[in-house]
Amino acid sequence: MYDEGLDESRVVSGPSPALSRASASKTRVIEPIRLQIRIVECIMPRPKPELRLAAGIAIVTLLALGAGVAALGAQPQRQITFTDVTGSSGVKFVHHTGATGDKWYPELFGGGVAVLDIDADGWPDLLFVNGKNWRPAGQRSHCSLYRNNHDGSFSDRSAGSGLDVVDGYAIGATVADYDNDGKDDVFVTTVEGGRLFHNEGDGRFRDVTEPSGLRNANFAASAAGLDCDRDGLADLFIGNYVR
Ligand SMILES: [Ca+2]
Ligand SMILES: [Ca+2]
Ligand SMILES: [Ca+2]
Repeated sequence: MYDEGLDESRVVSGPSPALSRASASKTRVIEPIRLQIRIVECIMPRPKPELRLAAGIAIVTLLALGAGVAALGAQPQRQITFTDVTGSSGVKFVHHTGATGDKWYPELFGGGVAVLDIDADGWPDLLFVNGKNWRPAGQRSHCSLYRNNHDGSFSDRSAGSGLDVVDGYAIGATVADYDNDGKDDVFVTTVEGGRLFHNEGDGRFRDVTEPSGLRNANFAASAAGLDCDRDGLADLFIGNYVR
């Protein structure tokens, strides 16, 4: 559809006179294209007896498959249920917003949890990130690290882990083995920008934010570890909240 203000005849006739002059030596007349519609009767050859047999077998097979699918669909669906085992799991984490009535916006976010394998034993462990008091300034958040006991319960390994005292108001965390040493490392997103922790392998995590070169001064709301350049080394994507 053309714009109403456009000269339709000019559009239909092709290039402008100036352009036609400039390209006169290359111009050739293009005849209008005429489409011809012809009705053709397609006569299929009669299939040979063996082809008819093969087609019959194929149809029977399809019908059998259809019956199988229908039978599967008719089976009663198994009910999937989840049981709250917090009480017996040993996890006693309670999130601390630091709210005192000023209603700071990060207090609404709650805290994230990361699943990681802190000791590379193949059993998933848990990291709960935490908020902190806003005053006095310089407070740190106390995150909780729980190790999987292999029996459905977890042990609190926060004390001395390095993740129990995080510089900033923690919001979430992402896990990636950024140095490929076989041990999960952690990036904790914080209101102040986030902190990167290296897994030292003995239940301790070392804050390596400064030597790593990370310089994010924005409100890190989320993050993801990925290999964006496919060099085999984990990279880090940080999602910052609006300013
Ligand atoms: Ca583990
Ligand atoms: Ca690592
Ligand atoms: Ca990479």
